[in-house]
Amino acid sequence: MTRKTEIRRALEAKTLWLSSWMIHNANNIREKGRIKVGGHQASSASMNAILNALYFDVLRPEDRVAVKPHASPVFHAIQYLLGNQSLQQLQDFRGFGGAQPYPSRTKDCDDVDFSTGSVGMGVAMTAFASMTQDYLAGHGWLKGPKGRMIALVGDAELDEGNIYEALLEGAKHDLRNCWWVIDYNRQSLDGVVTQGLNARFRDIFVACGWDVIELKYGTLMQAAFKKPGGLQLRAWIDGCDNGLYSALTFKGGAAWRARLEADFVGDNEALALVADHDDIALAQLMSNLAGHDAALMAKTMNAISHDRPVCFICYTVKGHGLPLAGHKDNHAGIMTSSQIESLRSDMGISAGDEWEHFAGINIPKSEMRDFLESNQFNARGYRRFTAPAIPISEPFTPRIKSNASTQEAFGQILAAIAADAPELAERIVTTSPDVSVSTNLGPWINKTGLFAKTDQPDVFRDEAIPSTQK
Ligand SMILES: Cc1ncc(C[n+]2csc(CCOP(=O)(O)OP(=O)(O)O)c2C)c(N)n1
Repeated sequence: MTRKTEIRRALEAKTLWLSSWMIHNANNIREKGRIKVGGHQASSASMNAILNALYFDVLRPEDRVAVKPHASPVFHAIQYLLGNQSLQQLQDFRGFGGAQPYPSRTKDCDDVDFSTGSVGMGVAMTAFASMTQDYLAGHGWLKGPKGRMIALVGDAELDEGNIYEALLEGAKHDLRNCWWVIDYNRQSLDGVVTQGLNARFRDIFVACGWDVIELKYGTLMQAAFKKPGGLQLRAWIDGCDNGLYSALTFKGGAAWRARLEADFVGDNEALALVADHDDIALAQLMSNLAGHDAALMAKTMNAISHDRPVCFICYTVKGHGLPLAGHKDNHAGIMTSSQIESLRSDMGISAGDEWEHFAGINIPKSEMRDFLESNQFNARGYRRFTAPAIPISEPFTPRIKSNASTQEAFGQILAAIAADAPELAERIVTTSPDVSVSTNLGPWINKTGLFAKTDQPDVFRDEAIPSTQK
């Protein structure tokens, strides 16, 4: 294992710890009165490796990420390690003024790119952000290279209808530079999700012009599949029902063994492969889904050299690495005090050092710091831009009749901006959902034009057919 891999693994364990601990602290240690606090340790653990792969290996400063709302603690933990989040904010997680349970651009201090919360919201937003980026590039206003607009998506988030509207919109506008990374843990809030959704997702994304990359087997699994009995194990995994996989993951190594031994009766190769692993190793092998293999995911993502939209379906276990793993009721489950104590001691963290950046890590602090300081995503620091105000020389006067509908007034205000304040008009894009005529935007559009990435003919004008709309 290279030193960088060792450091990345140490950071992955650290963010799993910090995200779990900040929720534990908010619920069990901080003064909270009798008010419910809550939090999502299992949802965070599910995406921990995905966020680690991205933030410590893949992202560049120009990229923007919509983080799955319930994985917010992992995001805050990463920002804390990178020096962009304070200890106080983590200690106040879910409290007034503290780090937010769902990443917030207005309330969080750690450079959130997209506010998320209601599921599905951040996902669609990344597609529109990418189209906005194309608009900026098309006008020569984009400073620096194009970024990738990335959504980290819970599989049950894909129940939200707006996502499919965004997919279609993307297909219409030749969407580019957009990645959606699905945390395919096959659990939602209320339980285990329907079988075979990965195939439905694949078909939908492919139909909309996306590349789909399924990341299912981690490195350990891939190695096991090459051994005698490995193909049978792979077939068993592929055929296993989501509910059973979750239940066995929750129960652990002995339960995996009992079930596999029963199912492989008469298949000596497969039985020998199972027998080759003790209970701990067997549980590790069976939960070694690719969505927990940060190195594998980073390698796959870093190999992408085109700008077509990509959907990654990353197989994961909800609650991976925690005693909550796989339980169908774990969405809002919070580890008990004794469970968090065991996790702390397994991680080699001494009592009292829970918030220490590098406690429990057997790599010199200076090396850890050097690694974090050389992080490419963080290289340019805070990544928000400000827009300078556009001066308007003359006050413009919309030609509004004394008695007008709001639709007319709206159209006339925009028409006046187009006529009297062209510099401002250049910076306004109307994105009317097929109602520009009925909202009186005709004069505005005739003056400012439509945006497309490539030249579009005006067929009716070319055919000399009179039309009020250019
Ligand atoms: C618009 C909206 N509908 C419903 C909810 C309630 N809700 C919270 S989490 C969740 C599903 C979580 O499942 P998933 O997205 O797969 O995340 P994970 O299992 O990784 O936590 C739902 C339906 C919500 N937050 N927003």
